[in-house]
Amino acid sequence: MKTRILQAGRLLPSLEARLAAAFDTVLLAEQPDPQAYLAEYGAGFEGFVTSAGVGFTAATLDRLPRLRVISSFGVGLDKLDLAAARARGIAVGYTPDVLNDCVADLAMALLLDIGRRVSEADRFVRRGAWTTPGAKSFPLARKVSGAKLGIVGFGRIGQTIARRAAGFGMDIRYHTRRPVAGAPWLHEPALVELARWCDYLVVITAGGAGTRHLVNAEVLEALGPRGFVVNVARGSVIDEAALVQALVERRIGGAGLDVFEDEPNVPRALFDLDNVVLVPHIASGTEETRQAMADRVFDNLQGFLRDGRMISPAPM
Ligand code: NAP
Ligand code: 8YV
Repeated sequence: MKTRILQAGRLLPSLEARLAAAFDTVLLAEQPDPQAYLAEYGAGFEGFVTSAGVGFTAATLDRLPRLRVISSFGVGLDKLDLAAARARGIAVGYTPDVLNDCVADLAMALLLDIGRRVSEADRFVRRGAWTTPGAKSFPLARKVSGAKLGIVGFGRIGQTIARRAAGFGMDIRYHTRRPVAGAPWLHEPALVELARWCDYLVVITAGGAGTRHLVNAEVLEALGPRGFVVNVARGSVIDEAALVQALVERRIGGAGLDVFEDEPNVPRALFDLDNVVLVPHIASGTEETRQAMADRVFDNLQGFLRDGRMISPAPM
């Protein structure tokens, strides 16, 4: 008999097909009343597949009394109640590293876009402003190569961003709670000082309670009207109300945002600002990387069920 696996939400079709071929899978999100379904059938499942965006709660685990393993699509752990899983002895896997390149690429794309005004220039051409007789020419942008880059969070992805930025000749410093041993870049223990120093501040810390509103009004004030912020971490890491206010009042230079406090809701006030680039949480969203994440989700689950080993167990 195949092992029963509960799938929280929709996944890549290729992953769903692979899971369905190897296991007896049920899609929780498709049940008319997921809570009632869990109450009635939860005891049948040994594995649970979720994602960084959906996660799991202690209450869900309570309804899965025979659960042994959880495999999550994504590297973020902020929506995964790891303490509840640990208390039950449930193994949890996630997908670090395979997405470093694409998240770092998108951070650079946003940085280049806001610095060089690429999206704004695109809108300028499309609305015919370039060919309008007597119209103002497109305003000058800011130089990226050789500029000062502050990176907030310097783990797998933060360091991947630094290596890309080094190729642009950027002067790089970073902020974390602990300096990274052997890193060839300067550690700045005070985030507000990093913001004061840099031209571009890229946020790529972990999410969750420990980093909530780390980038606050004081940090944005220090960044100043010629400073730009890029967020590819979690919306919660920046005080979004303070960010919107700083942008509307032009107290910071601009922002490139992949993540928001209440996704998919983006503050309307940002829609009219030319110095802001908004994308819908797509940093890992390439065919290649999402497939690699899907493969890791499957391999973590299958590895655990086969011999109790995962390629990438979450830090518990
Ligand atoms: P990681 O290797 O665990 O790095 C996390 C970094 O955050 C570490 O350098 C850590 O340093 C720092 N950090 C944690 N708490 C901090 C605090 N209070 N103050 C300052 N720095 C702090 O994780 P990763 O693989 O690079 O991923 C980072 C995050 O990116 C994920 O957790 C996820 O939320 C986000 N992400 C977003 C997307 C997207 O689609 N936009 C995709 C992938 C990942 P210290 O512990 O020394 O402070
Ligand atoms: C995921 C992410 O695409 O890995 C993460 O933490 O934020 C993204 O890569 C997304 O969260 C999947 O649910």
